[in-house]
Amino acid sequence: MTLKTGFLGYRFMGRAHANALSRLPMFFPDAPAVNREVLIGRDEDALGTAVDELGFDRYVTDWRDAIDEVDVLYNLGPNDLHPDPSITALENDVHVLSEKPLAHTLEAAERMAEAARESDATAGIAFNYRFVPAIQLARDLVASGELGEINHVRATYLQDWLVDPDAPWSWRNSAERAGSGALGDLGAHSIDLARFLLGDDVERVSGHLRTFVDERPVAEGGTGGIDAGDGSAVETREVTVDDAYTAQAEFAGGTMGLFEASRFATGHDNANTIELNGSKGSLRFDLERLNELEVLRADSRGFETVLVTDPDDPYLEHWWPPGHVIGWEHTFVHENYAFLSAIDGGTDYAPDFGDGLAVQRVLEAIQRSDRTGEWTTV
Ligand code: SOE
Repeated sequence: MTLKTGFLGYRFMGRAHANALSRLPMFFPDAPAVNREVLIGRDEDALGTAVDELGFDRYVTDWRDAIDEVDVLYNLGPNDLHPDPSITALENDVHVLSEKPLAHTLEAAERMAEAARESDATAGIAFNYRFVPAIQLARDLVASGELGEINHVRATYLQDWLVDPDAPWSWRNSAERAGSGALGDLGAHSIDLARFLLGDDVERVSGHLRTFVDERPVAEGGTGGIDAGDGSAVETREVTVDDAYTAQAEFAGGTMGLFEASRFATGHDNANTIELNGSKGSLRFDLERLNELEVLRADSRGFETVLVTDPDDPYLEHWWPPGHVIGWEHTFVHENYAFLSAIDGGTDYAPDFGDGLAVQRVLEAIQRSDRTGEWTTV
């Protein structure tokens, strides 16, 4: 049976997931058959182009019109659009893959997780970095006990796309739409990776948030334009979320956590890094070198750089020979293979909305701690 999919949102994440679906038949022939059925959005011109580019059959401008036409809803919209379409889909036993973070508020995330518990449908959250082969290898290393007791986890996610104060305002700068800035957009990935690798939860945090540029021009085609050279005033909008965050964390099992994310880390494009220090060894990962995992084993004198591209490494037998490295987009292919296979096989899928809620609780506690200046229980 072919799974009919609907995408709410068709820009960056729309392309990443549509590309992933297009690769499955050739590289994962045992993946369930999937049709890119309907795109959901508001701008009919953009939708018309996107339908062709992303290989969909049609588009609608109201998500309610798509729910009973699809088997799977991909919710790729802004964070404040995650709750209602996802909850309605789940209430109609339509499977959902929601982009991260789960929602713009903890309250909305709790409603989404409740709807997922009540539904027979599968509800996944798109923490795609769990599907990097090196990260899966790291998880196996920790689970094997080879690194001993994990005393430290140190995770940063550094970008610099907003360091220019004239970089235009977007929904990612709005507390109302996004809920938080670098914290939820990037920190969510770090917190999920730490939960995934440690198999543990964060118990308490001490957080600090910072906004470096507190208003930005509204881009052309927004409501108002950057000065078109006629001297007209440039419309600007307030930035109401963090540009960067740092947080200390204590995990239930005692591991000490150090987290940081920034959109102002000049010189870093997409440096999603995580390091674990155990009593018998350590590991280090950097998304900008995603085929590699640095491992320190008990009997080795220093970190060894492992190129994770062998056929028996996770997912690699589907791709190319050793050393023919993969990229960022392949994490979405692996994620969609796992998600759609779970739907087809009626098996559990992780990360699910429960994982999304666990991360949202940590995000909210970090924001609360920043407000009070106190260590805060999740
Ligand atoms: C932010 O620029 C962003 O696109 C995040 O929203 C994604 O989750 C991350 O994978 C790449 O960076």
